[in-house]
Amino acid sequence: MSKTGKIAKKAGKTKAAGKYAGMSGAEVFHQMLLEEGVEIMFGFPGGAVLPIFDVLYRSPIKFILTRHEQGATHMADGYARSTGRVGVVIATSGPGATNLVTGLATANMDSIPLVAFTGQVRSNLIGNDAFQEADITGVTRPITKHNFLVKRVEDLGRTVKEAFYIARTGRPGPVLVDIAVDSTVARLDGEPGLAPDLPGYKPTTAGNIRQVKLAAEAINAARQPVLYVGGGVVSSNASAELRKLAEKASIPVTTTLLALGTFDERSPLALQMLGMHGSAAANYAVQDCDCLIAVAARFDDRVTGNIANFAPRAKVIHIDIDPASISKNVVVDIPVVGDAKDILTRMLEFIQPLDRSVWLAKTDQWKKRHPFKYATDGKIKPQEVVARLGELTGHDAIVATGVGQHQMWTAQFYGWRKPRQIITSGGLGTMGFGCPASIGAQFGNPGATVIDIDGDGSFCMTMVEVITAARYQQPVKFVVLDNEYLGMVRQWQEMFYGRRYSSVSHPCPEFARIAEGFGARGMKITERSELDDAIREMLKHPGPVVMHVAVEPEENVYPIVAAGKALHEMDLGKLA
Ligand SMILES: Cc1ncc(C[n+]2csc(CCOP(=O)(O)OP(=O)(O)O)c2C)c(N)n1
Ligand SMILES: [Mg+2]
Repeated sequence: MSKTGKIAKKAGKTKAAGKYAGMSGAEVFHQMLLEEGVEIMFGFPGGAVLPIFDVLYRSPIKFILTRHEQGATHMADGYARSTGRVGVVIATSGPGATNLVTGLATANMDSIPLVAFTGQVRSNLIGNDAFQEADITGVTRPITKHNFLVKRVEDLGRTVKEAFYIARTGRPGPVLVDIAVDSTVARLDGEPGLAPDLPGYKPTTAGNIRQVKLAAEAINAARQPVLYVGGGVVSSNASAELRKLAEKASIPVTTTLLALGTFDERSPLALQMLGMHGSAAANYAVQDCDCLIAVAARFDDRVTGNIANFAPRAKVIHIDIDPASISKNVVVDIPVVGDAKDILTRMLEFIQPLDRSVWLAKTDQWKKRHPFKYATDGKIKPQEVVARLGELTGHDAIVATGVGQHQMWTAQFYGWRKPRQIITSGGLGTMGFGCPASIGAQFGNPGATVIDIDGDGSFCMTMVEVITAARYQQPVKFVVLDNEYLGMVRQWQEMFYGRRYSSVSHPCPEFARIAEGFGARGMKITERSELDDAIREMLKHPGPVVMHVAVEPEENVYPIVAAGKALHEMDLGKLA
């Protein structure tokens, strides 16, 4: 903390004039957002945040009024994932605050930096069941990286700064600041202490050099190493360093769903995604490797399958900024705690370029024998739509998804080239994420092609935000793969519950007509012969478009690693 900050904090109410003295809490709040460089925020107003909205009336910060607070949180999240900046969301007390819960949990599971502000009832009413009171710090404690309740104007500015600092440093995550309305009305009677005061929070960024060397030695000694890359490589902007390591040492690379794009899938070293619906090559390689280099990944159960038989022969190296994730799910032989970019950079100089052609020939064979594939007979196949979208956008679009089969096909078939290209809910698996998240990504990337490849079920959950896209002229392309089912659940019922389709049939409304009513362009296609032209037309349209595609209803996602099975026991289905 700065000396002046300390003095001001101790003094509490000093009369000294200063930049902030005499400001209202709402004005201090706004000033802090400006100092943090916030350019855009997403949200929805209400009684407990009226003083803040009154200040925002004249703010240079762009405010996006969404149609639902959940939409606002996912928009802030899509903005954060696609830009690397902190997403900001604001909602009122009570129902406004509780509507943020799914968005916060989504961001928390995927380590996405968000700061959410909620209004709270007057400080003297907290705990009285006042109108629109909800204990949102209690509710969100397990689904945020950290949260705060501000009751005094003197604490407001510093807390806002701390929230941004916590959200973006270390392992990023969402931070909620609940603000009692009277603290936004009250005026500062002096200069507040503004420097963050977080003695218990000191994220490690530089990896221990001994561990870095140990890891490098293990890699140099390995004949069949695999790089298993997670979402932390996106947050630490480490994909260039990852490529250097992979290429220098001839190590094949598989990524998690969240890390797609951190390693260009055109590389001969690319094994694509691993896990439950990962590529055969990635899964076989992990099971066969003698050294698994996990880079900023967390050994999620959708990645590992049966954990007792995960990478059974491998020495495991784990690079991660969060010490709590080391040996949490899989026992790690060589942990290196710190920032992935920093650690990979320093590790590179100890890495020997070795000939690993025997190992690469083996992984190549798996790639050739069991590529992701689909048939092109009968109705339009969902995979085909994704593959055509990849081709016709030059694999260069930012692509958001909902959750379900369409999400997995998007991961498998788009063809990923660069980091921050995929915007998807991995850890929580939140249906309804795609539509608002894609709009947030478009706000953060004006001029970029942004597509939401969505499921009919997922899209229904939050499609009201198409109104937001239309109102603010965000040209997002929403492609709804309508298989008339909650497809992923149907697939499980088909495979594991004797085809008893229980509550998964999902007849859809006319999305194209809804889109027109929402102020966007609507299209509907049912024939393969229309597909390419329709995609081209959609991409050319300057505004938002909803393209409703009727696809094969009972297509399944392959490979699939069934519950309890190890990765190499995957069912290859049609890929066998
Ligand atoms: C909010 C939420 N509720 C329930 C689920 C469970 N779930 C996972 S996938 C899925 C079906 C998704 O259907 P759709 O969006 O049409 O995608 P499809 O699998 O058909 O491609 C469901 C219900 C979930 N992930 N999220
Ligand atoms: Mg569906």
